[in-house]
Formats: sequence, C-alpha cells, structure tokens
Amino acid sequence: MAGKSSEATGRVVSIASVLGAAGARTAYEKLLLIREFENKVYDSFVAGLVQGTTHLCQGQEAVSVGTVMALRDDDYLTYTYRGHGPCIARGMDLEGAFAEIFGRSTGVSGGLGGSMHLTDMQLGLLGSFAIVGAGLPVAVGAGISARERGIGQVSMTWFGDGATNIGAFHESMNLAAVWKLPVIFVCENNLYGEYSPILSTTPMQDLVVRASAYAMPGVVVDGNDVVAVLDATRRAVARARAGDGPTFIECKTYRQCGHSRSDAGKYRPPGELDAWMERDPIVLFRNRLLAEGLLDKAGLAATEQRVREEVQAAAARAAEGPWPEVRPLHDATYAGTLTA
Ligand SMILES: Cc1ncc(C[n+]2csc(CCOP(=O)(O)OP(=O)(O)O)c2C)c(N)n1
Ligand SMILES: [Mg+2]
Repeated sequence: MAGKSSEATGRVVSIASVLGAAGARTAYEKLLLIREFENKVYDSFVAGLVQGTTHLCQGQEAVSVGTVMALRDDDYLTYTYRGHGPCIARGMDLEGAFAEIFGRSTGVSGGLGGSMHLTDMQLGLLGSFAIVGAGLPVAVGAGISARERGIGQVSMTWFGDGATNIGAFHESMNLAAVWKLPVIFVCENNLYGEYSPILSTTPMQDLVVRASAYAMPGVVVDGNDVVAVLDATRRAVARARAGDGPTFIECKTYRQCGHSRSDAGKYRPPGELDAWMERDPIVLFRNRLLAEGLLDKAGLAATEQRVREEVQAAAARAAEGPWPEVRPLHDATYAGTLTA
C-alpha cells in the first residue's frame, strides 16, 4: 500500500497551504461529484440504462482532482476508458456525460461512443482511449502543438500501470524527453491490469524507475491524497510551462471496484480491499478538512446534498434524451456520402 504523502514525496503538506479555503471546498466538491456520478452510473447500469460497459475509477478520484486542478483552461488532456474522473474534474457537463453513457444523441460525443469515449474539445478533453497506451502519443502530439503555439500550454495524459508495458508508452516518453515537450505523464498505479496483479506482468512495482530510462524527472505520490497529488502536479506543470520538459508522476492508488462492470474483483487477496477502503481518498480528505477547520460538519453535509441532487437531476434529464440517428453515425465514420 502507498505510504502517506509525506513518505511518498518527502514533503509534509497541509490542505490550507496548497489549496486555501476556497480551493479546498472546490476540491471536495469535485471529489464528491466524481464519486456520485459513478454511483449513479453503476445504478443506471443495473437499471439497464447503460449502453455498453463502464470502467469506474472509484478509489482513484484524488488523482483526477489533484492533477486537473493544476491545469489552465487552455491545456490538453487525454485519458483512458477509466476516464470519468478527469472529465468530471475538468467540468464536463454532467447531463452530456450521462447522456453519452446512456447512448443518447444529447451525449457529449453524440451518443456514439459511450462511457469509453467522453470528449469535449472546448474543455481540452481530447478523448478517452480504449486501447491501452493509445492516449500517450496523442498527448505527445498535443504537446508538440502546444510548444509550437508558444503560449505556455501543457498536455497531460493519464494511464494505468499496465500501460507502461506498451510500446507506445516508451515511444511517447522518449520523444517527449528528447524534444523537451510540455507533457505531464500521470501513471495511476492501482496495482492491477484487468485481473492481473502488477508483479505478474511487470518486473517491478515502483514504476517511477521507468522515467529514468528517458532521463525524465519522476515523482512518486500518494494517489489517495488530493493535496499531495496537486502539490506534485503543480511542480510538473510549472516545469513544462517554463520549457523544461516532461515529468512522470506515479500515483500510488487502488480501484475499489472490479476492472469493469462484469468483474467482481474476486482475485484480490483477502484483506487487501479492506485495507485500501480505510484509505478512501474522499474520507481522508473529509477528515483533514474538519481537522484543519476548513469546513465544518454542516458545510460538508450541505455540499454532499447539493452534489447528490445535481447528479440525480442530470441523470434524469439525460435518460429522456433522444436516440442517435443513422446519419451522424455514418458521418462520424466515413468521409464520403451515404448512398444506401
Ligand atoms: C493494447 C491493448 N491490449 C489489451 C487490452 C485489454 N485491456 C483493457 S484494460 C486492460 C488493463 C490495463 O491495465 P492498466 O493500464 O493498469 O489500467 P487500469 O485498467 O488498471 O486503469 C487490458 C489489458 C486493450 N484494451 N488494449
Ligand atoms: Mg492498473
């Protein structure tokens, strides 16, 4: 299991010093939004509303929130099939996200992509990638474009521990390092790739060593600590904006649910899930907010209620959306005209 943030990064960081009171409230709201959104996705799946499958990021929300909060509005993001977190943290329209997952034409990708293809170009959300590792070269491309534009934009890409065994990971890390591109590589090391424990597919558990193969700065952070993630990410983003090149951030974390909707996660050793549940990122942050006096119990409860209502209302509206027609599916697939 990951150590506390101070062990992982060598720094002790308080919420107040990194986020301030307003930022702390925003971070808590974003964490809750992602958790509630996915709870509703799960319920909707059981109710038969979800077209296709879903991959939940429950337990990994602090990675999404801590990294996205370090970004500017004009930065670029690529992520994976487990990509609800970065999208919601970035401010994706909730109704549009639900509608996409429900396969409705009012979805953010016209209802043609589902849970694994949430995009919004206005927010720099270039796409979730269902092919493991496929988002990294796209992020490097966005990094080249950012560098050419010369206004300090950065590109951030999220991927799992399993993706670090994919060729595209190594090519992307290499090119980004050689060309000193403004790319931040965020590895969500949740200890599993589908049903395989990391050490059965990868010769080491601490993936940060892979950054040194490309002479790239690497940092390990407690991925269940939103403050530690944000603190480390701000440094990486500052480096990138200053023209000093890419950084690899390994976030030690854990997915609390199975790989996808069809997986009950029974391959986990006894006690492992329980131990990680005690380090639930939302509970940890909630306790620290109280301890540092940044929100009282009434403030927390009001936030939780507001987020829950917002999510429920968005899902209800999304479920009323119309189904896509054939024409947009054709136009999104072929360059030519529909003749049949
Ligand atoms: C190139 C490729 N190989 C295999 C798969 C099947 N697959 C889907 S998810 C996954 C596991 C990836 O694990 P990891 O990168 O650790 O991400 P996590 O699911 O843990 O977030 C695999 C093997 C795929 N989608 N793409
Ligand atoms: Mg993994």
